Amino acid sequence: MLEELSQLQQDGLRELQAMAGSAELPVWYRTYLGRKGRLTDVLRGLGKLSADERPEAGKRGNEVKQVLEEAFLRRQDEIREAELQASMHSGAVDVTLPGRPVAPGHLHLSIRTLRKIRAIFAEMGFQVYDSPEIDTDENNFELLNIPPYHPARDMWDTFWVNDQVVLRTHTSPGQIRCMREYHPQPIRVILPGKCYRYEQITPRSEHQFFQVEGLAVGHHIRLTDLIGTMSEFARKMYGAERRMRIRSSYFPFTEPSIEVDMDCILCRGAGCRVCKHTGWLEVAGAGMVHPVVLRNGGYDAEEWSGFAFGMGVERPAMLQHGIEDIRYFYNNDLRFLQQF
Ligand code: 2NL
Repeated sequence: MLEELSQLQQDGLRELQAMAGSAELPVWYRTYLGRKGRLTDVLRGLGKLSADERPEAGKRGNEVKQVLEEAFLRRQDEIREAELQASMHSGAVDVTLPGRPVAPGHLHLSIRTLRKIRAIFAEMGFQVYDSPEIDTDENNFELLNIPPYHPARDMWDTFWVNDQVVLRTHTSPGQIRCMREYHPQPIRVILPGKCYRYEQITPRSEHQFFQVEGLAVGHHIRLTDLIGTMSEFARKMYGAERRMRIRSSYFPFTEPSIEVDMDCILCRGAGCRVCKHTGWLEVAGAGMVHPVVLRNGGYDAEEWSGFAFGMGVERPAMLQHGIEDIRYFYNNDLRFLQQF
């Protein structure tokens, strides 16, 4: 029996040492020290020993049990510590890895289109003039030849801040500010910016939108200068092969007033859904600055003349990208915005 016990101790210690992971710990414990384990098995033979052999064998059995128990606890600590170290190492932050990129975002489609328009007019010598989005009734309407009870006010559904102050319905109040600041010098400016109208929001109309207006004031400025400027713009923006069409129109602040159209960029004039089967798309509304407006800006209308034009920004972007609903521009849906 003594030999069996020694063998058992030797086997147990060897197997403990060879153990690869903590999953094997309970298996080992059951095998050697469990109620149905090898030690219990050997000690069951005690009863068959003679009375003088029994005490030594019993003592040796207790020793083996103690040695194995202690070895088990030590090895268990050892294995668990090693596994902890390994897991900390594998889950550790590697400070030499490149950082996770932070998406820097990009310009909104409206702003990109606006910048394209701005760049084309910059090449033709137009400066940018910035002006406030909240302005007076006087600048937004009265000085533009639209007096309080003029029926033309119906053309602009207005957000009123109070009796005298509005959210600008067009960028034109900026042109008044510009003329009043720069007269009596010649002017060549564009005014890009956000405008607001009290409108039902539909796939084709928003209550906020971007507009670019242009203004040239000088000596001997003629309608043909305006038409030439508009043609140059359309060809740079939409392609050199564009054909232009000029129709007469009405705006309170220009006289004469015109609509500038170009052949449809999709069907090239044949007629399609986009141009509503007319073959033509609107580029801008424009005209020669009304003498009353010139005078309001501080210029002598006998000596000075000028042209002005206004165009939307979202509409050309919709045309170029086949966007069917203007509301996408302003509901901040990244699935839409990230496409451009
Ligand atoms: C359109 C038409 C237009 C103007 C804007 C203007 C400004 C001054 C004097 C004269 Cl200070 N005119 N602006 C002139 C004609 C048309 O806009 O359809 N815009 C989207």
